[in-house]
This record gives sequence, C-alpha cells and structure tokens, in this order.
Amino acid sequence: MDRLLLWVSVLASLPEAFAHRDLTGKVFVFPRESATDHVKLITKLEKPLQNFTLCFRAYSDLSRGYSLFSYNLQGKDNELLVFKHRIGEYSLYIGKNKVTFKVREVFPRPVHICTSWESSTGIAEFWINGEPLVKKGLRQGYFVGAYPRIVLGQEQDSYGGGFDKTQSFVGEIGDLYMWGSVLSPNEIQLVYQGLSFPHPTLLDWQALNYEMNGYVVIKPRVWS
Ligand SMILES: *[C@@H]1O[C@H](CO)[C@@H](O)[C@H](O)[C@H]1NC(C)=O
Ligand SMILES: [Ca+2]
Repeated sequence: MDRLLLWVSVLASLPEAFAHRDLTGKVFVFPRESATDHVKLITKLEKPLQNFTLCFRAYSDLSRGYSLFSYNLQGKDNELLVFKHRIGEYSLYIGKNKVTFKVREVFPRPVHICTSWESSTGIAEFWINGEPLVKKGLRQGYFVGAYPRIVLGQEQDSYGGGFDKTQSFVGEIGDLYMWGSVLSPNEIQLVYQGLSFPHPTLLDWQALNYEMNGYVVIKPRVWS
C-alpha cells in the first residue's frame, strides 16, 4: 500500500474518543447523570498563568449545583473551577479560594459565560450573555499552575478523577475558548456574538484537542 494511503487508514481507524477537531457549530452533549461521563481537554500549558479568560456556551435544565469547567493540578484540587451552585449563582475558584457572582436569570435558558482573572490585581470578572456581573477579587499575586487536567462534565477532586455524580453536568456545552490574557469588554462582546475575536492561545473550539470518556455525544448546536 502507498505510504500516504496507509497513514490515512491508520488515522481513520483511531477511535473517535481522542481527537483534534474543529467543533464549530457543534456541542458536547452529556445526556445522563453519572460519575463517569466526561471530556478531557488537552492544552499545552507549561508555564503558570498570570492572566486568563475562559468563555463557553452551556445549556442545562439542572437546578442542583454542577461543575462547568474543572481544572486541577497534580495534588491541587480546585486550582481553577467554574461551578454553578444554583439558579442565578456562579462561582469562580482560583487556587482553592472562591468568589461568587449573582445574576437574575431565566431558567432554563442557554447561557454564554465568560470569566477572567488577573494576578496583579486579583480581579475576577464574570459575564453572562454579554452582561458584566459585579467584579470580585481573590488570590492577588497568585499564579495558576501549569500542566493541568481539564475536565468537562464532572468535578475533579483528584488529578483527572475523583468525580461525584451530584456535581456532574447534564446538558450541552459548546464554543469553549481560553486565552492567557484578560480580554477587553469589547472583545468579550465579540466572543459572545460569535464574531471575529483574538486567537485563543490555550483552548480553541475550532481546533480542539480532547478525549471523550463514557456516554458523551457530539451534535449540532441548535440553540444560541
Ligand atoms: C498579566 O497582566 C498584567 C496586568 O495587565 C501584565 O502586566 C502582565 O504582563 C500580564 N502577564 C502576562 C504573562 O501576560
Ligand atoms: Ca474539586
């Protein structure tokens, strides 16, 4: 067989579970409650983070608390975590500390979330559907550690595991991007509207490295 053909057939036979893909217009569907189903996001983050912005869309009709984005280090739980406690209440954890943001929201409804944090001031921002919530501050001067395990669908209590069914996510997640800088308010609006925005250096939905585990399905996004 021709070498190129051989290579193509090797690639085609890799399980769909581990992939590098453009997921534009798609979502991960977490269709059931479990302590197992999750997606690992793979990023090359070799230096601690001084600043970041994380944005994504989510649609869930859970009214209990759940994890939206879980980033752990070896031996360090809740290094960076976005957690929804209840309707209208979201938390951002940095290095185990947390700040809580409140918003009046319609339930259930798709939501676009952006959150950012800046080490030099400790200021944390949280944006829901393009609206800024009241700024908070935590962990001024801290650096978020490198070599993370990043998990969607479950809340980690160890490095890539330690899941709890009662904190699992059931619903759909898409359009996830992460930058190693704090985006300006204007840039946040561009991301929310799905227009052209700065290249995401850490996680890019249009070139995502991920590993699907358990019952997770990729489907077109039919909401906005
Ligand atoms: C992080 O943000 C601060 C304040 O905006 C800036 O001075 C610093 O250079 C940034 N760090 C990196 C690594 O980009
Ligand atoms: Ca945890």
